[in-house]
Amino acid sequence: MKQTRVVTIQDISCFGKCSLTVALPLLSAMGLECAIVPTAVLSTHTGGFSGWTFRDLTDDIPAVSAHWQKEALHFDGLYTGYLGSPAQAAMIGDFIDTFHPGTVFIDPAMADGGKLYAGFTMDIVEAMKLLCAKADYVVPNLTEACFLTGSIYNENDLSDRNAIRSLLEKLLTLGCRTAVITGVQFDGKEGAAALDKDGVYTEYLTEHLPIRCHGTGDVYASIFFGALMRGLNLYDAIKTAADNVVRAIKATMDDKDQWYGVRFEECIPSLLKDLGLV
Ligand code: PXL
Repeated sequence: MKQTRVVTIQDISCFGKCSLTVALPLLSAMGLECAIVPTAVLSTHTGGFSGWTFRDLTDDIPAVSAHWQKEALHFDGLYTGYLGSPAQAAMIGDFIDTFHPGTVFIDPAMADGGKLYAGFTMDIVEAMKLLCAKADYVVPNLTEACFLTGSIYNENDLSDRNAIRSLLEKLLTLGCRTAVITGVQFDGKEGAAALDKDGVYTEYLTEHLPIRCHGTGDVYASIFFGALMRGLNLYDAIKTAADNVVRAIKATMDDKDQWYGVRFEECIPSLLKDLGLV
């Protein structure tokens, strides 16, 4: 059987377990052929370290795309994360129009806890809106959903189904087919809520753990996208992502040395079992 081929476009944080150092191992473990376009190379991620290096790879994106066009490459799915510059959004938009990947999955990785990540300004929000317009799935957390829709961030909205539903409706007006808000906390549980263009609402909730770990958004998005590409439906994909993120956080909780990222490696065996791959 032909192997499913995907491309993921996000940064390489050389140390810190996020973006490509999470997406690539997870998608490969899930049996998908995974091409990459690095948007930037940083010595570490920007969440808790200081003094990181940053090499912007914006100019490489059209060059990689031109070469791949000559090679007549095809991708079944495309997944974007952290961008190296706002200008990359238009380039990735052109990339999507050129290669027509079957599934376009946009994680607008730019903010958390009410704030943009260090080094980003409001330009990145406008850039992410461009990408959302081309997406089959957008998967913001509450902070990113507020930036994308021009809404005021209120942490209490995480547990308010009406507030989340109204944000999902606003996200759909950006042009995406399905909007998913991650990290919602309804009825003392945690998970994700989704709404598609046809008005179908989907929700999956599991255990709420009292700690936050860096990089869980990238682990969640990578498994969610990989599960969709393996043919799971929306509910099963958000369930698989959430269940395995919970396992990864549990594996990390008592390890103070792992403040910079989650031990996602330890959820890979259970992930493969969930997917029926072992
Ligand atoms: O996990 C998202 C992410 C990705 N890439 C870089 C980051 C972050 C979050 O802080 O700093 C460079």
